[in-house]
Amino acid sequence: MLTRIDHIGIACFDLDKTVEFYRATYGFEVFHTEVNEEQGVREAMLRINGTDDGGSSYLQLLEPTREDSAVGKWLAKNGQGVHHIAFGTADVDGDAAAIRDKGVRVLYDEPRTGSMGSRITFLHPKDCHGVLTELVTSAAAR
Ligand code: V0V
Ligand code: CO
Repeated sequence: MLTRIDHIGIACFDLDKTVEFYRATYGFEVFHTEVNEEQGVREAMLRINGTDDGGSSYLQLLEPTREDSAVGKWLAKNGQGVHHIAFGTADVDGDAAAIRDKGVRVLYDEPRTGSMGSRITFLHPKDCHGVLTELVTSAAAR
């Protein structure tokens, strides 16, 4: 069951400048940063609020580490902006399987490693009315 918005992924050209915008404008501080080589991103998680199930909601600021990555390609085509939305679930495997059974393309056979030790998968934007959609089970929920 999808129980919350885990994060909104925002693609940017310059992570440091974008982090500074969110800090100076809204007061959001960086909760976590990491490089995910498999996904081709350098990212900063800004924690917005805690949630009922003990999880949190974040903004995920994403800078590509290579031009041929998902975010690199998307930035070249669209410029900066909202790249994906991520729903939180305690059971990414089960929810991905159930959604696949409804005819929506799930991009990975098995969930992969996401931010802060989470397990993630993606639904194809063309099957989701134009929205790249991620499913996340946070490390805390595993
Ligand atoms: C592409 N399209 C999108 C889109 N990216 N539509 C909405 N939102 C997006 N973000 C559209 C694009 O405009 C094309 O439509 C069509 O899909 C095919 O796109 P493409 O440019 O030819 O690119 P593809 O097919 O090579 O790749 C698209 C997919 C790719 C979605 C398959 O981006 C992907 O595998 N994404 C999942 C991984 C990812 O995004 N990682 C970065 C975040 P037209 O022009 O044909 O109409 S990593 C992350 O979130 C982490 C680590 C985390 O949360 O922990
Ligand atoms: Co994400």
